[in-house]
Amino acid sequence: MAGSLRAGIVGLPNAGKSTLFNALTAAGVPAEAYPFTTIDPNVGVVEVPDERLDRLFEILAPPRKVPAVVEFVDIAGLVAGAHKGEGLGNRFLAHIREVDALLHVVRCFEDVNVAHPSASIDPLRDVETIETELLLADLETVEKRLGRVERLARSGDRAAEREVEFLVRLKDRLGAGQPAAGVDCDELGAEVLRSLFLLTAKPALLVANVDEASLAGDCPGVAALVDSFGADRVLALCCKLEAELLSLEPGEREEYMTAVGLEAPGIRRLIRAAYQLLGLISFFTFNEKEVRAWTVPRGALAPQAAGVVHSDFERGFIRAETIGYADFTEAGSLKAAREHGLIRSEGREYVVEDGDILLFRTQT
Ligand SMILES: Nc1nc2c(ncn2[C@@H]2O[C@H](COP(=O)(O)OP(=O)(O)OP(=O)(O)O)[C@@H](O)[C@H]2O)c(=O)[nH]1
Ligand SMILES: [Mg+2]
Repeated sequence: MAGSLRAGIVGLPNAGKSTLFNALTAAGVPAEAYPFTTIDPNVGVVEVPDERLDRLFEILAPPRKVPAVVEFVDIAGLVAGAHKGEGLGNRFLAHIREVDALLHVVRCFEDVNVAHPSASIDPLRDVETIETELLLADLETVEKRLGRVERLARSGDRAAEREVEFLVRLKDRLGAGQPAAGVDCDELGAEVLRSLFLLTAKPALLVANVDEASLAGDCPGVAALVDSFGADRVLALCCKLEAELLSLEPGEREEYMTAVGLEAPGIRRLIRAAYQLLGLISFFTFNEKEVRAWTVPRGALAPQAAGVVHSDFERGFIRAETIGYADFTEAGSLKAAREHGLIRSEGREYVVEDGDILLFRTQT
């Protein structure tokens, strides 16, 4: 889906991936207490909760509101050796090549009824197992490409020579246990990197799947993850509780959340954390039919935002009538905003701000 975020859920068998997926999408995918429940990837499309869109809908009152969406892909558990086809193997790594980000579910909960592939709870070890698999899968991808490009380079192809240089550097980096993300690259390198769809080039959010009881208090597993990876890369959730919340009526849900010390359902926190990690922002458009939220990378210019709405809009971009969310809601209506001169006319170089309301003027 153009302009929407795709996130792939990875982790060891029984870490709670399908449970999280169910909670996110309410899709009712089977989550069973044995490994490899999931054989085919499941894709769920989820609306991005955004109070600003709700407020704009109230003020502008068009017939419908259309939230931005995130696609989640649930895949089977990876085990050590997955890159070589162990477990359900390579096939599953292929399913996550085309996502924008990874949600890496890490088991922190204790439950004797749920088997752990290593028979003990050790979040850091588990993260390392998965990261190693992703690294090895990438290494294989790079080596395969290198073999092909080396042949071209030997026949005197200059571009191929430069690509070989980059691929060798990338291979050494992966071989040393460093992710592809952060590799130094020029324009050609960046192009090669994009075309390889490497798993370790994707930003990853660690979802610490904790016990219900650990939600309010401290969990040593979560503390260890935060220590190693930083607080903004770790989100503690109780996937099982999130799934259970869905079965409750809205009123009961609020009550239950208060009782366990949750301020917002996990999906809100998760999407917020993912937007933060990925540097994504939202902007809004409206017409007589709808008010709608869209997603762009932070730093996007107005024509790029126009292109998310309609690919022709990017080419034909002339100007964007622009008003910030705070200015608009303060004015309280479109008419008042116009009267107070709050609507600016922005050109091609305008950097879109989170919450902007944009009306594109285009050549058609
Ligand atoms: N106690 C407890 N059990 C959980 C939690 N999250 C998941 N489980 C249980 O763990 C088992 C495995 O969960 P799944 O969501 O199927 O795990 P998965 O990662 O999708 O597993 P595979 O698809 O086999 O790789 C199920 O019995 C879940 O009910 C949790 O937060 N607490
Ligand atoms: Mg599963």
